[in-house]
Amino acid sequence: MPTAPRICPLCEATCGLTLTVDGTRVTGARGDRDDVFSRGFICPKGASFGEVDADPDRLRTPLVRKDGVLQEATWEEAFALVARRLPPLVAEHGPNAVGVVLGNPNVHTMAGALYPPVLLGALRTRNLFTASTLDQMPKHVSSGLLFGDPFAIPVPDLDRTAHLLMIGANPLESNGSLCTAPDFPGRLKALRGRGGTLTVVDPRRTRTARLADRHVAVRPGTDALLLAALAQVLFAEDLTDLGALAGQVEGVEEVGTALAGFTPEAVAAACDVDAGTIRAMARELAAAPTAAVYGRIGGSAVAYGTLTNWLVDVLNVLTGNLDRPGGALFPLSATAPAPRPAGPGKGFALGRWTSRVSGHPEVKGELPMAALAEEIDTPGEGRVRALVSIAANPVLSAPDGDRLDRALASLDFMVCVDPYVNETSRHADVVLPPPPPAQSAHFDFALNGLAVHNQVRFSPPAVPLEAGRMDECEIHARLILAVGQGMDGAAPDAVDAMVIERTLAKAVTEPHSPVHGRDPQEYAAGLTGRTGAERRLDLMLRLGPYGLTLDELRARPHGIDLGPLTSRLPGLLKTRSGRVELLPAPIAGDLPRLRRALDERPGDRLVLVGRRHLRSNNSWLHNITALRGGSNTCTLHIHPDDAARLGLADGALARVRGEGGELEAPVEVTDTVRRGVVSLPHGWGHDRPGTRTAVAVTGPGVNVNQLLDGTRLDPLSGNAVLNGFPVELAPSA
Ligand SMILES: Nc1nc2c(c(=O)[nH]1)N[C@H]1C(S)=C(S)[C@@H](COP(=O)(O)OP(=O)(O)OC[C@H]3O[C@@H](n4cnc5c(=O)[nH]c(N)nc54)[C@H](O)[C@@H]3O)O[C@H]1N2
Ligand SMILES: Nc1nc2c(c(=O)[nH]1)N[C@H]1C(S)=C(S)[C@@H](COP(=O)(O)OP(=O)(O)OC[C@H]3O[C@@H](n4cnc5c(=O)[nH]c(N)nc54)[C@H](O)[C@@H]3O)O[C@H]1N2
Ligand code: SF4
Ligand SMILES: [Mo]
Repeated sequence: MPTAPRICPLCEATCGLTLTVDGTRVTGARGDRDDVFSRGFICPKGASFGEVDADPDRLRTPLVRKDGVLQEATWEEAFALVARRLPPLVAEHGPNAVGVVLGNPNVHTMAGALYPPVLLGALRTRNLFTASTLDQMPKHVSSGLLFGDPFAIPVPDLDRTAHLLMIGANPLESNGSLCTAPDFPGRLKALRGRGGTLTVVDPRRTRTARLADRHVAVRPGTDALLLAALAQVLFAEDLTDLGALAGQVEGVEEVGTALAGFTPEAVAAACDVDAGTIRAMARELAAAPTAAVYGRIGGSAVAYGTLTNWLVDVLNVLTGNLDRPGGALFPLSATAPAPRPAGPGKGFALGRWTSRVSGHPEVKGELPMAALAEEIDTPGEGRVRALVSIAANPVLSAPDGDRLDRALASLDFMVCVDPYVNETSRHADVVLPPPPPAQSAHFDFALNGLAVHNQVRFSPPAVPLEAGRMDECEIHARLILAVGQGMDGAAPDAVDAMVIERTLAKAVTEPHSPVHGRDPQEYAAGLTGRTGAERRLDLMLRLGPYGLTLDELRARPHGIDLGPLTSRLPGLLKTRSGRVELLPAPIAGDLPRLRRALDERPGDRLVLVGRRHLRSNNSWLHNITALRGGSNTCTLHIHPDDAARLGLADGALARVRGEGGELEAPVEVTDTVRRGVVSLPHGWGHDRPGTRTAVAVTGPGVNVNQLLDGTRLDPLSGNAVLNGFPVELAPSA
C-alpha cells in the first residue's frame, strides 16, 4: 500500500507520521522513524489519525440555514449568503458589530496561521476572542513586558538541561505545550538517565509527577506565591547569578525589594508547602549546572496567571539560565522574520482599548473569551450582532456555556469554519467545513517557534482532495473576499497575491532583508507552490533566518534539522530599553494583590482543577470511538478523606455547585488528587440538542465550565481562571 508522510496536527508535539493510504482513505498511521524531530514517536491519538480523518460525522458539504434548519448547500450558495448578510451589518452598525472567534486548531492548520490576520484586517473589528484567553495569554503578557515581544517565549532546553522545574504541566498526557517536543516522556526519562533532576509542582500526582525526583502537591492557584518565595530565597541567600545576562537586564535589585516579603515561611501556609521544601527547591535550582523553569496551564489559567508566568522567567534570569544552552532558550523557526540588529524597540502596550460591557483591557488586540457572551447579550451601541467562528467550540471550552449558548442563538448572523455541527456550530447560519487533515498540506508556523530543537518540515496533502471538498486555505480566502470591500469577483489566490505584494514591497526597502533592492513583482513571479498559501510559505521561508525555499523542504520529506537552540539575546529584545525589563510597571502594580493572597486560606472549601487525558483533545475528539473509554471519562476525582467527609462513594453521583451553575458527575475516589481539591476534565457536555456528533452524544459527560460565571479573570491578561476555583459538593439526591 502507498505511504505518505504527514505531520500530526492533533497536539503541539508535531510528530511525523507515515500514513498508509488507499485512494483518499487513510488506512493506517505509524511514527515516521526518519523524521528529523520525532524519530518514530507516536501516541494513541496519532495512531488513530485514520479514524479521525474518516469520521463519518465530518461534514462533506457546506451547510446553510433554511427554514430554521442547517441544510446541505453548495459552496457558491454558502459564500453568497455570507456576502449578502455580513457587509450590510457592518455598514449599519459599524465594524465592531462582527465578532471573531478563533479556536485552538488554528494553530494546527496552515489556513489558521495565514488567513485570520487578513480577515481581521478586512473586518477591522475590535471584538476578537481567541482560545489564548483560555490558555497562554499570561505568557504573552509576561513576554511582552519582559522582552518587548509577546511571541518571544523561551522554552526549556529539554535535551540538555540538568534540572527541570515544571509548574502545572502534565506532558505525559498533553505531550507538551508551549514546548514542542515529540516524545516529551522519552525526553524526561533521558533527563533522569543523564543524571538530571525533575521537580513537578501539581496538586495532582500525575503520570508526569510520578516520573519526578520531587513532587510538590501545591494548593491550586498559589504557584505565584511559591515561585516568589523561591526568588526571595535566591536573593536572601545570595544565590542569584545572572552569568552572561548581567548587563542585559534591568530591574534586578527592584525585583529583590518587591519580593522581600515573600519568604518561604510567609507563603508556606497559603501554598500548603513547608518552608524547608521551598528552600531546598531554591537551592537545587541555583546549584544545578543548568536548569529551566517551565509552566503551563496549571500556572496560566489561574487567578495570578501573569505573575506566575513572569516569575517563571524571573527565576530563569536570576539563575543565569535564560538564553543559555541547558536553560530556557528562544527557538528560531524557519519562517520567523530574519533577526534584526540589536537595539531598543517599541515595547509592549496593554489596554489600548477596553471591552464595551465590563471594561476589560485588550491584550494583543484581543478581548477575554470569558466576556464574549456579555458582548453579545448586553444591549446597546457596539453590541456584537454577528460572529465569524473558526475552529472553536467556546460553548464547551469557555466559562458559562449556557449563557453563551443562549447568546449565540440570539445573533443576527453566524458563520463557522468547522468540520462538525457541534455545541457551538449548531447555532451557525453557514457552516464551511474544511477537508479531513490527510487532504490538506501542513506546516507548523507557530509551533516551530516553540520547538526544543530547530527544524523544519512540510507535508503536502497525503491524499487528493475529494470531489466537492474545498481546501481550508481556499475557504478562508473566499471568506475574506465575501466580507471584504472592493475585491468582488476576485479569485481566492488574489488574497495571497495581495499579501505577497505587501510583504515584498516592505522587505525590498529593508537593508537587512535578503531581497533588499530587488524588484518585488519579478521576485513574486519566481515563488513556487501549488497554491497561494504555499507561495506565501515559500516567501516566508526565503525571507526567514535560514534562507530556505519550499522546494528544498519538498525534497526532504522527513524534514531538515536546523540544529540545537542557541542564544538569541540581545537581538530579539524589543523593549524600549533594549534590555530585559525584569520589573515592568504592570507587574509591580499587580504585586499588592499577590501580597493579599498571603493571608488567604480556603478552610474547608474545595477548589476544582482540570485535567487532560492522553486520548482526548479539548472538546472535539470525543466522537472518535477508538479514543474513547477506559480512563478517558468525565469523572470527578476526589481524595478519599474528602470523599469520606462528604459521604461520597466511589461511582456514586456527586452534585457540584459553582458560581455559574450546577452539574452532576460520577465520583472517582483517588489519592492522586490532594486533599481539598477535586478535578474534572474539560471539553465534555455533548448533550445539547441539534449537534451531529453521533458518538460524542453517547456518554456525553458534563461541561465543567458551567461551574464558572465568566467573572474570574487574571486581570493583566484577561485569561479565564479555569483552575483553583471554589466549588461545593454533595451526594446527589
Ligand atoms: N475548564 C477548562 N476549560 C478549558 C481548558 C482547561 O484546561 N480547563 N483548556 C482551555 C484551552 S488550553 C484551550 S486551547 C481551549 C480550546 O477550546 P477551543 O479553542 O474551543 O477548541 P476545541 O474545544 O478543541 O474546539 C475546536 C473546534 O475546532 C474544530 N476543528 C477541528 N479540526 C479543525 C480544522 O482542521 N479546521 C477547522 N476550521 N476546525 C477544526 C472542532 O470541530 C471544534 O469545533 O479550551 C480551554 N478550556
Ligand atoms: N491529550 C491531550 N493533549 C493535549 C490537549 C488535550 O486536551 N488532550 N490539549 C492541548 C492544549 S490546548 C494545551 S493548552 C495543552 C496543555 O498542556 P498541559 O498544561 O501540560 O496540560 P494539562 O494536562 O492540563 O496539565 C495541567 C496540569 O496543571 C495542574 N494544575 C491545575 N491547577 C494547578 C495549579 O493551580 N497549580 C499547579 N502547579 N498545577 C495545577 C493539573 O492538575 C494538570 O496536571 O495540552 C495540549 N495537549
Ligand atoms: S504526541 Fe501529539 S503530535 Fe504526536 S502523535 Fe500524539 S497527538 Fe500526534
Ligand atoms: Mo490550549
